Amino acid sequence: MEKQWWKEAVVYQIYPRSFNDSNGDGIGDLRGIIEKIDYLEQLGVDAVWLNPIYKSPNDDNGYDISDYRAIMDEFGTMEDLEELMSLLKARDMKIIMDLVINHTSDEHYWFKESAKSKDNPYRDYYVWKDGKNASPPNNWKSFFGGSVWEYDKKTDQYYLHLFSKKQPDLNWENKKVREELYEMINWWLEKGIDGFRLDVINLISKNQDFPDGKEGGLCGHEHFANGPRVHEFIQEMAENTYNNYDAMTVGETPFVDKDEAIKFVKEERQEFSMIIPFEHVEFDKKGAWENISQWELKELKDLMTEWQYKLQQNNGWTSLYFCNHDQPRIVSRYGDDGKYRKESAKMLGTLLHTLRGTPFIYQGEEIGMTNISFNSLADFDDIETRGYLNDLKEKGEMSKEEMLEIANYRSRDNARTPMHWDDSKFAGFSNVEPWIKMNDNYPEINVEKDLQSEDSVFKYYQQLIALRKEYPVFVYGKYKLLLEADPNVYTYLREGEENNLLVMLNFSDQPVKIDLQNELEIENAELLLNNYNYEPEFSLEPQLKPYEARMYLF
Ligand code: ISL
Ligand code: CA
Repeated sequence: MEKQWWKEAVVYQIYPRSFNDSNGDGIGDLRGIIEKIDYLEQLGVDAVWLNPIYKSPNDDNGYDISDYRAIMDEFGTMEDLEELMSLLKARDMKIIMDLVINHTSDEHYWFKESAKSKDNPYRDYYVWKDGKNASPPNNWKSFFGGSVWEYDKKTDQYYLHLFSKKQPDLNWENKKVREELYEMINWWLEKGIDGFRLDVINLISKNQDFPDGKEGGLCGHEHFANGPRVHEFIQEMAENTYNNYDAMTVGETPFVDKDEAIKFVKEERQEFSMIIPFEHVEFDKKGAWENISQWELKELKDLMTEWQYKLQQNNGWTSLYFCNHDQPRIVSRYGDDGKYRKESAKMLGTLLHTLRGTPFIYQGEEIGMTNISFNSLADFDDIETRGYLNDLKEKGEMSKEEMLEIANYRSRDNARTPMHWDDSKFAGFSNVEPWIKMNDNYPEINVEKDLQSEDSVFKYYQQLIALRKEYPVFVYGKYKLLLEADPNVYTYLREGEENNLLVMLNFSDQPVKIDLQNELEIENAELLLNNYNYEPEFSLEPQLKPYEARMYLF
């Protein structure tokens, strides 16, 4: 297993719009991030990943880029970014940019040209098709609800958009498109960017017959996810761009299982450093956004374990995450955001930092921020949420109250409310009403409070990160599941060259006793960290408190 800086790093994800507003317009910005570099250093992270900051009309908060080489007006200027880069560098922190190259904005110059006429030189930069008997070319469904095809009157054809109609898909079959993109990627690498998180990168190759999709799940995905030329395109891109640098690349890959994952991350294949898996944050949906289903720890353990084994057997790496800008807050999902908020947030943080992979912390997770409870459907800003709510309204089977409950549980807005810095009005995020409603629990949950208290979630994350730096077993140790059948406790080993790490995580709100006598032949181990204020002696039959997490070294 080769050593790499990006295996050893802990990444902090910043959603710039909601992180810190420096100029009082209610929108977070680059200078706002600059103001918080001390905070990042104090936490101890090694790299930051910024969600898209490029010029964009913001139909999907920056995932619709109209100019890849310019900064979004609200976020600041290129000089601000350069300053941020050099300040991070001075503290030994890397910077990872989001790279959205499956689609652009419809306001990108290429698309504006492309839409002008069938014989425009940019026409083939996008995917244009004739309709079928006055209907769209096929039945594929968009990630944001509705058809993937938008009819254009002027040229009497449809264009493809897997996301919103303001996010037309680029035509990767066209070599010119690929070359333009590679040139742009190299431009950023030359500027000193340390790597990329590549948005929905496994969707770039579409089945060129454009056949109808099967019903069930997102219709058509078998024809546009992991398509026929996806690995050819990625290898070509890698060779021509980031593989010539010591860059970290994180491929975002919906609809990828563990077998497919290997093709993207097996070290010898030189495609990506790691991917962003989905199964462990999707299994509780049971296929539909509107399902608020019960989930079992056993399922989560099995999934994580299968991935961990598969990757380590095949010399592949992964990112580890439970929160990001697309996911509801994990403490409200797999933890308990009421009575045991702190304990369960720390327990989940332990899992994040002790599996084999690179941990990604999403802003606010390190203080245990929770889901929102908006009281009106009109409060939701996210384009995905609005799309799904529209579909549900059209079906007409649900009351407004039911839809509100689902949206509060599932919406991406859960992660997008402003960061809680302190208990002042607007939580120290801004001095004016922010672009999106605040989570109203900021007086109880905020950074200032966590920095003042010894047993805060923040202090615990700080310790996790420090331990990960101190003991190579956290990074390079082999993963091994223990007590596979236990329905409440997730127990595993990381087996290292110098020492072994034993992790026990109680996922229930009850005390639970486990028995490791058949699993381990050791008498003693050193307690590294636990999430309650006491120092439990090592035992092979420990009794764990509700949501208790313990780590031992031997
Ligand atoms: O967010 C999701 C689940 O709630 C996914 O459907 C998500 O849209 C998908 O994983 C792709 O996400 C990425 O690309 C989108 C953008 O809206 C997301 O924010 C981004 O992370 C389109 O660029
Ligand atoms: Ca601002």
